Amino acid sequence: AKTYRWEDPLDLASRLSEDERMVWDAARTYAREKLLPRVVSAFAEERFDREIMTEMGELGFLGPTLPEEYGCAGVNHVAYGLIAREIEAVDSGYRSAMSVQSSLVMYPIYVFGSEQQKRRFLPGMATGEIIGCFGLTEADGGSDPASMRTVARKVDGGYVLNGSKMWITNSPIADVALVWAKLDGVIRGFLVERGVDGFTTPKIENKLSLRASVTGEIALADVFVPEDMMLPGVQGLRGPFSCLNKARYGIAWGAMGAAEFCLHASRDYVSTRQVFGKPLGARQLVQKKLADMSTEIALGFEGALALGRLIDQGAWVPEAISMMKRNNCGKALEIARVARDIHGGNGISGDYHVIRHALNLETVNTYEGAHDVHALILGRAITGESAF
Ligand code: TGC
Ligand code: FAD
Repeated sequence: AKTYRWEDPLDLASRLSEDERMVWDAARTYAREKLLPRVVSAFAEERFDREIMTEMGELGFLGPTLPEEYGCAGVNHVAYGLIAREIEAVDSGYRSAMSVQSSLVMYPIYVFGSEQQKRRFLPGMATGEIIGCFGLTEADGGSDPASMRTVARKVDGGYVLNGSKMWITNSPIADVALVWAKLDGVIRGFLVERGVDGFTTPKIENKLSLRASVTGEIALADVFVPEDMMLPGVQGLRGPFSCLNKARYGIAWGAMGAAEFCLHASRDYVSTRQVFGKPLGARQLVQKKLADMSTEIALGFEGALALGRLIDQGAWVPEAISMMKRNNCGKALEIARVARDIHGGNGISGDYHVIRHALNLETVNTYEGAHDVHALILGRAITGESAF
């Protein structure tokens, strides 16, 4: 007879292919052996270790769904989700670095770029030698990117960009920025390479969330971009939103990876922690918390897997991605806060990791479409009325 396995109550692992399981194992081993040992000091010191990108590149984790022809691993979206799950089980900031590179820069170059742009950037980005960042958000109202003020002007041989972007993951260390700007009122994507006059990327200091990820601005003062560095294949908001679909999907897995870490840590903690003469794990209130956490995590992963299968079949719609991004981020944040509570005073120490996850998930719940913005996307799809 089968017994209940609390680590995988709905037996998700049995519905993965051999290849998917191999990628999952590789990601888990890397995350636990290489990322976990450095994350506590990285978060404390607000530091992102550049070599993480080349390490991930070596393992094929960057742009993993893109074809081998461009130096990528060519795995499916379920495998991509499993990578996000394991990396984010260590830290949402490390998963951010992976997501931005993979979904927000490599993917648009692959689908909307010229052959020359693909050859120039994708192989180096796949190895992590070239770091990319994605500049959509501006300081005023990131939820409404249509209102952006950054502009491009046509000049001889190219374009001149003016404006600024805010809250850009990896901008201070990026070699290339994909900047979205309005050209004659229409949003276009521009690949801006570091070193060009007028392009600066000041670091944002004093973040109390995602401290192991570097975040910055992008300032553009009369930046010249050659003609062949505009993405030829897309115009309008569909460009940036196509990238966001992929990244939001990965976050649906990743956030649950962080939540899963918090459940495991809580279970370990209550099994030995004695209060009022008994282990905490023998208390009804504590058991209910663990039951709730475990249920939401199992359901969250099921939803992420179902969505991944739809994406791999080409049968997905953006609203389904909004649903899983919103649900899994919101639930993961609640779970991390409960885990922090279960750990008592120890829960506020970096050594126990749970408060770091809770703090990180505050960002994850806001970026890539805030929790309530995804509710409005779903509400519009359900009622036909836009309530933005
Ligand atoms: P709306 O009228 O809905 O659409 C405008 C055009 O865009 C198309 N579109 C999509 N295309 C593909 N996928 C999607 N998900 C799409 N959603 C919309 C749409 O078809 C239309 O095309 P066309 O050709 O007809 O013009 O636009 P709206 O202005 O009403 O949008 C409202 C809203 C709320 C849906 C949208 O603005 C939104 O999603 N806001 C949230 C912004 C956001 O997610 N920003 C993320 C910034 S990047 C980031 O956070 C990276 S963090 C990464 C990390 O570190 O991990
Ligand atoms: P706002 O849009 O001002 O929203 C504030 C609040 O208002 C939210 O609660 C929101 O839900 C609510 N709200 C908004 N509109 C409505 C409405 N119509 N009705 C009701 N409520 C509403 N962006 C990038 O482009 N690239 C990146 O790499 C990137 N990385 C990031 C990294 C970090 C650490 C952070 C914090 C952000 C990052 N972002 C990035 C930006 C992120 O996408 C935005 O912060 C996010 O989209 C929200 O925009 P905002 O901060 O301007 O908040």
